[in-house]
Amino acid sequence: MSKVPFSKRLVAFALVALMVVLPSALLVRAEEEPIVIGVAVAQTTNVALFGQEQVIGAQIAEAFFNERGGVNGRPIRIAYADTGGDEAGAINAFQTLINRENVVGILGPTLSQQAFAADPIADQAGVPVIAPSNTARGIPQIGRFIFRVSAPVTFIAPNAVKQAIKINPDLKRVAVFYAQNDAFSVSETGVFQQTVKDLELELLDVQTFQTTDTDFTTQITNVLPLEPELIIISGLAADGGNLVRQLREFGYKGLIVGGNGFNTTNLFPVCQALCDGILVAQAYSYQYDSEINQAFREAYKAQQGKEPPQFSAQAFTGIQVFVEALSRLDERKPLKDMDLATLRAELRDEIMNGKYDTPLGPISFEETKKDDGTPAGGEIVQERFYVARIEMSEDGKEGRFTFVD
Ligand code: 1QQ
Repeated sequence: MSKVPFSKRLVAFALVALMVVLPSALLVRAEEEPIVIGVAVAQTTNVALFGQEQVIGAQIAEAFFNERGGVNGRPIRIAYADTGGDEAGAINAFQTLINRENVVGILGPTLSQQAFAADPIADQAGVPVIAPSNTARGIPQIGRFIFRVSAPVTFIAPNAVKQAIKINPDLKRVAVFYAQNDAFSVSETGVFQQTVKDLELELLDVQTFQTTDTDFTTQITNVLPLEPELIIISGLAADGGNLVRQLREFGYKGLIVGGNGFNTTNLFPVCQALCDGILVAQAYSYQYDSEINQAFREAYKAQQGKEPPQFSAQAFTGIQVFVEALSRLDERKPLKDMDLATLRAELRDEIMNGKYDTPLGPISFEETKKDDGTPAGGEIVQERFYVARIEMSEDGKEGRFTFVD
């Protein structure tokens, strides 16, 4: 036991804490009007299984960048709007942020299915959008103001199938399942099915379901007699987790690849011990060694007591892109001298032209075009991708993503 009295220890602790906080706290001029960035993600419905992780990532980013001086000394403030799980909810949230909160830009929505409905509204209003998790084909092509920090299915999905072949080199027989009412799942299954052909595997069967389904007996009993060695699933977390659970309960023993909808530990309570072994490709690794990722990882762990997941890292990255682009713009043209419409338009160009050192690694944006050749938004350029394997404890109460590639 230390002999130093508690009160003295408390003072010493407070002093150290102050020394850590003070230099950075001085950087933001708290009396100034904050710059408002909108976050429109799912805080309710099953889609909140992803959205909750996104809110945490955005909250960590808000505190993190304000501690480092915000936008050249001006604090940022995040305005949240719950999109729920559908298109109407996303449209409402976008309208609230654009017209009532007067945000400079929006991070959101959660699903590609929602983005195809809500993004055109922001694009027409001239408000920059950064998609934190929309991976379907065609997202930046929605319009000039639309960006994403979530690498598309085309870059990610094939990696998990290649990993499955590394685990079982004799693998030939593949069945595919996808949610037909979800734009991301439809897009991702297209890539998975193409990958199966490219790798000269045999596509035995394709089964469809709805993201609202809870019983997959019909599809499973259609597929299992074909004796697949690999089953590839494109769906969201609740439906996908239930499908995996039922596949195992029906006796399926082969490999399972899950798409981006499986990229959350919120899947674990759904399939519990039966989640074990699922392969999932990822656009983020908490093990990625860089200063910014180290800082993000530490901040996340201090708050959540576990390693940060992809969706939190992508949300953090989206806020980082806004903050850094706003800071550069402010140095060229003071933000306070611009009306909101001008600021939003200038911010769009500044986002497009920047390079960002993020927890996802170094990223930038590539200009895209619509089908008719007119200029559209920014597609992420990212260098690193990973594959993880879900490992569950025997009682199914604990689990984690272990990186295998
Ligand atoms: C999309 C996705 C989902 C899995 C995000 C949560 O990738 O909708 O594009």
